[in-house]
This record gives sequence, C-alpha cells and structure tokens, in this order.
Amino acid sequence: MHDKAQALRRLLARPGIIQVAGAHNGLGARLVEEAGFDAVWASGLEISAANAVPDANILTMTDYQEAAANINEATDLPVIADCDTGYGNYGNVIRLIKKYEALGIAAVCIEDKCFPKVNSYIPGRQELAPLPEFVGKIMAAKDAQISAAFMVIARVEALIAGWGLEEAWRRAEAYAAAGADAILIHSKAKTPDEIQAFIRGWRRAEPLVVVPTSYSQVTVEELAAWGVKIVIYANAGLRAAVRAMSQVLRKLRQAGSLAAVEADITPMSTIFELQDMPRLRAAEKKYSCRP
Ligand code: SPV
Ligand code: MG
Repeated sequence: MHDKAQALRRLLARPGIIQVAGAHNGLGARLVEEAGFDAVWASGLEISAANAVPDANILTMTDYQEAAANINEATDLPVIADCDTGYGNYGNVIRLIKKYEALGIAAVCIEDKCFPKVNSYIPGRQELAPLPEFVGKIMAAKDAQISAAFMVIARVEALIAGWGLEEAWRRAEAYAAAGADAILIHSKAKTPDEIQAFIRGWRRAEPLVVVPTSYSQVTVEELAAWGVKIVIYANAGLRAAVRAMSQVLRKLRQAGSLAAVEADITPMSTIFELQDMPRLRAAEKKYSCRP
C-alpha cells in the first residue's frame, strides 16, 4: 500500500512550508491535488456543510470517517483528517486512531475543546477541555497507533477561547510533551499578530500548523519565514463552490436557458476526466468481453 504517513513525514523533513487545502469529498480532493497542493485537509467544517448541518458534532465519527475515506481514495496526496475533539473521551480517541490509520490516513488532528465542539469562528460557546484530560487523549492516541509514521496533531484552542498566549504556550508544551507530533495553533484574529507572537515564544522542535482563515492577508512566504511548517487553507474550495453554484443556479433560473450559463460552467469532458473515465475506458478495452 502507498504509505501516505511516510509521504507526509518526507514532506515534513523537506525544507520549507507544506501547503494543504480542505475538501469534503473525493472530487474536492482531486481538485486540491490538481491545483498543486501538498496534502488534503479532510475538513470537519466542509464535511458538515456538505451535509447542510452545523460544524458542531452533529454528524457522527462514522460520517466523518466515511468522508475522509472517500477523500483518501480519490487522491495520491497524504490526507490530514480533522477529528474535532476526538468524538468523545480517550476511549473514542483510541477507536478513531485504529479506524483512521487502517484507512491509510496520514495524520489526524484533535482539538482541546469540550465535546460537542462548535466551529472556532462561531462566537460564544468555545469551552476548553481541562489540560490533563486532553493530555490523556494525546497519550491514548499515540499509544493506539500502529505505524511509527502516523501523526497525531494537537490543536490548541486557547486563543480561540480568549485564554491568551500564556495558556496557549502552556497547553502546546504539555501536548508536545505528551507525544503530539505537531501543534496546530488556531486564531480567529483579523491579523496574524497573535500567531506571530505565539511562534516567537515556541521553543520546542515540534512543527507548527496554522489555519489562516480570519487573518487571510498573510502570505505563505511570511508564514514560512516565521517558521510555520504547515499551512491549511481549510475551506476555500467549499466557499468557492457555494458562491459559484449559487450564482449559476440563480442566473439559470432567471434566464430559462442553459446557454445563459454555459460560459460559467465546466464542460462535461472535464467532469468525465475528474471521474477517471479515461481509466475506466482503458479497463473496458482490456477486460470487457463485449464488442
Ligand atoms: C475545519 O476546516 O473544520 C477546521 C478549521 O477545523 S476551522 O473551520 O477554522 O475551525
Ligand atoms: Mg474543524
């Protein structure tokens, strides 16, 4: 089997920053790969939105896992799965590690909020889990994995919850000491200042991961220069799709003819290619007994 955990480890060992984009299904993963990204983020927000439900653990682990499997099958890139809080306590984390690793997912990311979580950009209820409880989850995750290459990313939500930099460092250090392979430091600030301050005070070797959704003006060159190892553009694909689909459908409804939107939509031939139709055609030639 193509070992994607090893592939992600190789990317990490390379100098420079790893660029990752979010997806919620196999088609999205193909588009991420075609665009030249290094890895795919199986985004909880995207998967929830694709099911038209809030990003608040309304779906079950099985739903997220099914979407992650679909994403993973569709791409040769390593997949980093957003696993929210681990869908419960350490017992749930142990099961999720077994399941995701067996699927060939390269890494999982678990965040230190209380279950059920709510998306980090929703104001209000952003309850942090007690530090020792989350340390237990990280230890359970690391003990549960089978291959050495599989990665567990610990996501620190202290800045999201408004607990400040000191708490963010305290938690990040504890999670790294508990065995986390990387730290995702999240922020909902409009500028990257607090992320930059966090990075300046980070003394450990574990790589840092950021998700610049709210501080979108930051460039990949800046992040790389600050020492960030992985940048995740978590939901650009989903938001692009929603805007494009909505605009085209409204225009079509008004115009009453598909010709009015023909220039705005992808040709059928592109869809067939994204579906791997040419490969099926080749298989047909080789295996079909029908003329
Ligand atoms: C996601 O894509 O589901 C994430 C990133 O976790 S965020 O929406 O910023 O919380
Ligand atoms: Mg998420």
